[in-house]
Amino acid sequence: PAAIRRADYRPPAWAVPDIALDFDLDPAATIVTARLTVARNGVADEPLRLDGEALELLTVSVDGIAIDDWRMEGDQLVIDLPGDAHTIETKVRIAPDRNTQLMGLYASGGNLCTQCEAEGFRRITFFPDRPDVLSRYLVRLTADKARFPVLLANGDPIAAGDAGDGRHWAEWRDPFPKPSYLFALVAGDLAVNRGEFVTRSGRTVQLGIWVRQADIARTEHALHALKLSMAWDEQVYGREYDLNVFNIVAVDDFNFGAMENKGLNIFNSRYILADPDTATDYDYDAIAAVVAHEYFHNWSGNRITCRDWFQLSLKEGFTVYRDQGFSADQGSAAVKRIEDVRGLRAAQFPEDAGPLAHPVRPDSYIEISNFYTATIYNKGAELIRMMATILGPQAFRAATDLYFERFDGTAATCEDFVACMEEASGIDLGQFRRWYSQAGTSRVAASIAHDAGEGRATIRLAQHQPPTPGQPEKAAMVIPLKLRLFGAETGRALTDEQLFLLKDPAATIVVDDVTERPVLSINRGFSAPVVIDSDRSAADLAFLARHDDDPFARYEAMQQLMLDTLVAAAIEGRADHDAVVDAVADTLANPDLDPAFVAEAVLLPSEAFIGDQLAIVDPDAVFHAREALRRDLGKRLADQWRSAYAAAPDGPYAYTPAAKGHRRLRAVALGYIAASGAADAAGLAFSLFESADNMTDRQGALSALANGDAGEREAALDIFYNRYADNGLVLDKWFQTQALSSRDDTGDVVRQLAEHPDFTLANPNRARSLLGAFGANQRAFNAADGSGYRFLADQLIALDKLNPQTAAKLMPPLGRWRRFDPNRAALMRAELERIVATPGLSKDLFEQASKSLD
Ligand code: B3K
Ligand code: ZN
Repeated sequence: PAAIRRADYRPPAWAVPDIALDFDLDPAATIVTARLTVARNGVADEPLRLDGEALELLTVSVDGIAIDDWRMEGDQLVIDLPGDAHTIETKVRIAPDRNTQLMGLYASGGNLCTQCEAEGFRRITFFPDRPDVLSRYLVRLTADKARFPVLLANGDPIAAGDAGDGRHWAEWRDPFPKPSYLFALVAGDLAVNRGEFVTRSGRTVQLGIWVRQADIARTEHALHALKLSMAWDEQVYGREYDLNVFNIVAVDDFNFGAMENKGLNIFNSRYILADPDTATDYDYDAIAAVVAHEYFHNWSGNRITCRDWFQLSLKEGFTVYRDQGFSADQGSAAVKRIEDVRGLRAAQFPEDAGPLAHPVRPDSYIEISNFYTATIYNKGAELIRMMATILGPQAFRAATDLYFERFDGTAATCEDFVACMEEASGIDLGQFRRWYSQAGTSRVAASIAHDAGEGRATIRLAQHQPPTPGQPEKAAMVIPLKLRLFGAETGRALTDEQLFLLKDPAATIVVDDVTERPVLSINRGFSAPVVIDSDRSAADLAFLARHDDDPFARYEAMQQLMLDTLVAAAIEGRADHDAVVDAVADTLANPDLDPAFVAEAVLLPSEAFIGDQLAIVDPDAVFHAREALRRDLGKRLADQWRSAYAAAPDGPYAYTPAAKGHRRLRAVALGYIAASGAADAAGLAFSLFESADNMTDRQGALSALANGDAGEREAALDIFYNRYADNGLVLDKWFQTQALSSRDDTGDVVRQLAEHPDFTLANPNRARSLLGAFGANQRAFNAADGSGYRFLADQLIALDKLNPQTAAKLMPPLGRWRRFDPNRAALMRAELERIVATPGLSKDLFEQASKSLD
C-alpha cells in the first residue's frame, strides 16, 4: 500500500455545499440515497471523484437524469461533468450487520450507529471523504418503528412522521457546514436522560444522554459532566454552544473512546456509564474528561476543522489541552498534572523512542487510523501547553480568541494556529515550530556548580535530540524550563521561579547572591515534555521531595530517586533502599499533604518506565528489583501503611476530591501491605473486597489479591465474576486485572482466558481488556520463550480479519524488539514477519508491523 504525503496536499477540485441523505434503514440491507450539489473549485478541468468502500452501487444520476458513463478508478467513483455546478444523486446498498470493522454504519447491541472519523463516511455513501470538503447536511431516516423507535442525526430535529407499514421517519438538519467525518446517525431502542443548559447569551439547549433502558440510572455523572463542560468552555475560552440540542449516545462496540460528531456525540459506553457499584474513581474521572473532550471539539474540531489529516493534532492536541485544563479545575490541579505526565511517559515516550515515532504533524502515512496516537494527542497537548507558558495566560487567551474568530467555519492547519499565537502575542515562534516537525523526546542535561566564595551558582544546560526513523539529525528546539534554586542547608527558596527558554544547543545561567549550596529544581510543573538528565544526588532528590514548593517537582524528585535506585538494582543488583524508604516515610508523615498527592508520590515507577531507562531491558531483573523495593517499603514502613490504610474516613461513597484521595491512598497502602508479605494481608484485602460499597475499593482489593497466591484470590475472582456476569464493562475489569497480574503464571492464565466463553475479539473493549493489558505487562508479555509474542501475534492476525483498526492499535508492544536482548528480539521479529506475511492483511496492521521491522 502506498504512503500519502503531506507535501502532496491539493485543495479539492469540487466543493459540495449541500448534501441531502436519505436512509432506508435495515441491519441487513440499508439503502442510502445521497443528493449532492457540487461546484467546481477554481478552473481546473477535473472530473468529480467520490470515495467509496464496500458499497454496492445501485444508480447514479446527474441533474436528475440517470447516467451510466461513470467509472470506478480504484475505490473512487469518477464522473466527468460538463459544467461548473451540478446535482449528483447516488443510491447504494450497505449491510450494517456485517460491518465488523465498526467504521461506517454498523450494528451494536441491536441498534444502528455510525463512526466516520477518519474515513468511515465512504463506507456509507460515495463522497469526497476528506476533511476540507464542508457541507450542510439534511438527513432523513426511515426505519421500523418497533425495532428502532429512536432516530437521531446531527443538528436539530426538524420533522418526524409515520411512514406506514410499521415504519416511521425523522428529519434532521445541521446548519453548520461540516466535513463528512463528523456525520452521525443512530437508530435504536434507547432511553434518555434529559437535561437543559442555558448558555450565557440565554439560549436553552436540550441535552440528552441516550442508553439502553437498563443503563439509564448510570447516566447522571455524564450528564453532570456535560453541563460543567459547557459552562467551563464559556468561562475559560469564551465558547458558547451553537445548536438547540446536544445528544450523546452510548454504544458497547466502539473502536476507541468517543466521537465528537456535530450535536450527536457517540461514545464507547465505558466513558458514559457509571455508578459507585460498577465504576471506579478512575472511571468517573475518565468519563468527565472524555465528555468534556468531545464537547470541547465543538469549537476545536467542528467549527474549526482540519485541512487534512496531517493536521490532526490541530484539533486533538488542542482539545486534550483543553480537557486537561477542565479536569484540573474540578479537583487537584497538581494531581491531574502528575497523572497526565505519567500517561505521557507510559504511552508517548516509548512511541517517540521506537520504530513508530512520528512528528506531531506527520509527513506521511499509509493508514490514517494508525495516527491517532499519544504523540498526536498527548505530546500535541504539551506543545499547546508550552505555547501557553511562553505567552502567559492573557496573551494565550487573546491568541485562542483570534484563532476561533479567524478560522471559524474553515478547515485550518497547525501553522494557522501557531500564527495566531504569534500575532496575538508579538512573540516569534519560528524556532518553536520545530516541535511540530521533529519527532523524538528531547533530553536536557542539567548541572549546577556553586562558588561559595563568590556566592555564585552556575547552571549548565545542554539539549540533545535523539534520532528517530527518517530523522537522523535534528536542530535545537526551544525548550521552556521553569527553574528555581533551593538552599541545601536552610531548605528555603534562594530565587523566584524563572522561565528559561533553552534555545541553543547549550546554555549557562549565572545566579548571584547564592550564599548556601543550591539545589536545582528544574522543569517544574513539567514545563516541557523532555527528559532531564541531572547528576543530582540521592540526598538532593530527597531534599527536593521534602522542600520543593512545586508539587510536580516534588513528585518528580521522588520518582527520580526511586528510578535511580531501581535502575541501579536492576543493573547491578545493588539494593540500597534507605534513601527511598526515608523519603516515602517523610511523605507519609507529612500532615500538610493532600492524600491524593501522597498516593501518587509514594507509588513506584512502573516496570515499563524503569525498563525505558535501560539500554537493554531485562524484564525479570526489573520486576525483581521493583518487588524487592516494594517489599522493603512494605515491611519497614508497616505501621505507616496501616495508618494510611485506616485513615480513610468511613461513610458512604462520595465522588469528591477528598474522598477520592483517601480511597487512592488506601489502595496504594494495601498494595504495600500485601507486598510486605504480612500474614493478614490477604484477609485484609478480602474483607475490603467484601465490605466495599464501591468499585474503587473493590477493584483495588481484587488487584492486590490477583497479584498473590492466597486462597482468597480464586474466591474473590469468582465472586466478582458472578456478581457482574451481566455487566460487560465490569467483566472487562475482570479480564484486565488478571492480565495485569504480577504472578508467574499470568501468561498461561491469559491464554486460558482467551478461550473463556466471555472472551471475544468482536468487542474492542473486551479485546483490549485482555490483549492490551497483557501487552502492557512487561514481564509476562516478554516471557523468555516467546510464548507471549506468539500469543499476541496469533490474536492480532485473527482480530485483523474482523477489525483492523483495533488490531493495529494493540500491536506496538511487539515492535519494541530493539530494546531487548538478541533472543527476545529475534522472537519478536519472527512474529512481526509472520504478521506481515499473512495473506489479506489490512493496511492498518501492515503499516504498523512493517514499520516495526525496519
Ligand atoms: N476524534 C475521535 C477519534 C477518532 C479516531 C478515529 N480512528 C475522538 C476524539 O479524539 O475525540
Ligand atoms: Zn479528540
